[in-house]
Amino acid sequence: MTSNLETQLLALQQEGEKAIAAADTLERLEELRVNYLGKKGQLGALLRSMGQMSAEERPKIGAIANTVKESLQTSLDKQRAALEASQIQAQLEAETLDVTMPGIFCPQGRIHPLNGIIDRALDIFVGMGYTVAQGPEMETDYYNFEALNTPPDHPARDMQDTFYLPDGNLLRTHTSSVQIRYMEKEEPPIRVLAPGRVYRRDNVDATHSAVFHQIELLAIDEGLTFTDLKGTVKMFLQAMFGDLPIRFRASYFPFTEPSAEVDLQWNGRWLEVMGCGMVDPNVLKSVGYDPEIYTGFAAGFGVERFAMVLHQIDDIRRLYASDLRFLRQF
Ligand code: 2NM
Repeated sequence: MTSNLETQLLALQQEGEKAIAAADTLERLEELRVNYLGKKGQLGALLRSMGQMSAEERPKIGAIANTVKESLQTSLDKQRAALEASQIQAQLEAETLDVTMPGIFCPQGRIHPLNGIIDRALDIFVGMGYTVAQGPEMETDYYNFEALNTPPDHPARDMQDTFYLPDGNLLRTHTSSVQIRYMEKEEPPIRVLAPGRVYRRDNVDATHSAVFHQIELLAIDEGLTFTDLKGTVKMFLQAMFGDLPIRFRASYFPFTEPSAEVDLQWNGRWLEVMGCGMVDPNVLKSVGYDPEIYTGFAAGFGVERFAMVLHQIDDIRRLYASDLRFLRQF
């Protein structure tokens, strides 16, 4: 009886240690722990049979049982440590980062100089309460000329100056057409910006392009005067170019009266940078506003011209050539 239990205990130890050494996962190891040392495990079952033993045999078997238990526990701990270590090692190997590997090439785009000017200019006016409007590049004669106090016999309508389409429509020569559409939809007070592409039938050279960009601004309200126009233009040019001398020179546009060109003193020379004026009462009437109640001012400038002055660009065509050697400078 005694030797039988002792043999069983030693056999359990041997079998257990073999199984533990062969366990290749932590889950399998936990199964073995429960199987051998758990409450309902094999060691427990053997010890429960000690009840029938004599008082002198019990301590001896008890001591052997303890050795078996400790030995199995030690084996379990050792195997657990080994499995955990190899798990960490495997993870480290799987997640190895070779910091000497070449990076992923991530080309960085840039803002085109024309868009840079447009962004800056719009920001300045948005800061003064203006909103941005858009409209079609193909226009009717009405929105591009008629509504802008430009009668059919006006020289601006010359075939030589405008791209006409076979159906009688045309490519807009300014973004004022957007202002007309905006005024038809909205009621005063109005503060609106019209940035966009415009078309003129010009021979292309260093300072002319048949397609270029304009930003026009328009304010309509009760009591707006030429003083408001001058202040707005001065604020804008200061923000754009710095605090340089400016002057207003009398000029003519069909859609404004009075009209003026704005010159800026730049590197010691007077440079023409903008056109502007008080919106002609005929324009206000054409959109259904009462010129006895409302007055307004408008101004416009060429984006290419600003970009060329601010970035010292000598040829307008560089702005359209998409030459990265040029564009990467900005
Ligand atoms: C300019 C110069 C002067 C202008 C006029 C209008 C409208 F629609 F209110 F009549 N919009 N923009 C205007 C006036 C534009 O650009 C050189």
